[in-house]
Amino acid sequence: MPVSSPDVEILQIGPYPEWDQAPLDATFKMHRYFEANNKADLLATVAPKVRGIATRGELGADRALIGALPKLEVISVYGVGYDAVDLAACRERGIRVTNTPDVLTKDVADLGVAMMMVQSRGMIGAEKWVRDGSWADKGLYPLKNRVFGRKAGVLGLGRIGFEVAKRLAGFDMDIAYCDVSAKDYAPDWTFISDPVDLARHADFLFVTLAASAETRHIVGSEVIEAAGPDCMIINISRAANIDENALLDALEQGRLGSAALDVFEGEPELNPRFLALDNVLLQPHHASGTFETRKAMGQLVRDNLIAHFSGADLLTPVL
Ligand code: 8YV
Repeated sequence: MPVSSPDVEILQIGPYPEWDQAPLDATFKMHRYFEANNKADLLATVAPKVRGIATRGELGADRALIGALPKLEVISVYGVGYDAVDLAACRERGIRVTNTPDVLTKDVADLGVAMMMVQSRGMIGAEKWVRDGSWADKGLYPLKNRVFGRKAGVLGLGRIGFEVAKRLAGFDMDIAYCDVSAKDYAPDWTFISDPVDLARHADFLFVTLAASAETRHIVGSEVIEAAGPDCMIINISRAANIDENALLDALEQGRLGSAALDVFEGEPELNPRFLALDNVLLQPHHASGTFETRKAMGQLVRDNLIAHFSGADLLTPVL
C-alpha cells in the first residue's frame, strides 16, 4: 500500500497520542467518532465509506456500530483485550480483528506487582505520613504485612500471568496458578484447577485472565470468601472478571483483606463505594501506560491496518 492512502476511510473510536494520530492522519482518512457531538449524524455521513475501525481495548466496537458500517472490513484494537469488540458480529460478516499482544505484557505485569507492593506495604499512606508531618508528630508509621516468601495465586497463566509469576518468583513466593490446564512452561509452580482452591491458597490473588463471556464474574462470592480476610486481590485484567458488588461487600465487611484494582465496571466512572474504602488501591487503567509500550501499541494498530489494506498478512490477528 502506498505510504498515504487517503481513499481508505477509518472510523476512530477514541483518542490516541499525537505520535499515533499524526501518522494515522497522514496515511488514512480518519473520522473522529469520539469528537462528534452528534454521533448518529457523523455515522449517517461516513458509514457508506468506512472500511476500518481503529479503537481501544476498553472501547471496542459493539454490534450496533458494526451493523451501521456496511463496508467494514477490519477492526484494529489498541490493546491486548478485545472483549469489548462483538466478535460474533465480526465473524458473521468476515470482518477481521487485530489486537496488540506481547508489546504490553511486561509493563502490565510490572504494574500488577507494583500494586501488590504498594498496597501491602501501605506506601500511599506512608507518603502522606511524611508529607503531612505525621512522622514528626506521631512517630513511626504503622507496621504492614510482608510480601516476600508468601503465597501467590495467579488466575490465568497466559502471557501476562506468566510474567507476573516470574516476577513473584523473585520475591521467593510460593506460586500456584489456575488455568484450563497445567502448563508445561510452568514446571516450578503448582497447578490448581479450581479458582476457589487457588483463592484459598493465596495471600495475593492476581487476576490475569483474558475476559470473555465464560470468565465473567469468575471471581465471585465463592472465590472472594475463599480468599478471605488475609488476602489481597489484584486485578490487571478486566473488571468483568470480578463480581464488583460481591467484592465491595466483602471489602466493606472485612471478609476480604484488600484489593488493588486497575480496572472498574463503567470506568472511568467508578462505584462511589470504592472511594470510601481504605483497604483498596485504585489505579486508572494504566497498566500498559508507558511511553515505550504505548508507542509499540500504536505502531501495531497502524501496521495491522496497513497490512490489511495492502493485502498482506495481519501481524497480530484475533479473527
Ligand atoms: C488499554 C487494555 O487498551 O491492552 C488492553 O487490553 O485495556 C489497555 O492497554 C489502554 O488503556 C489504552 O486504551
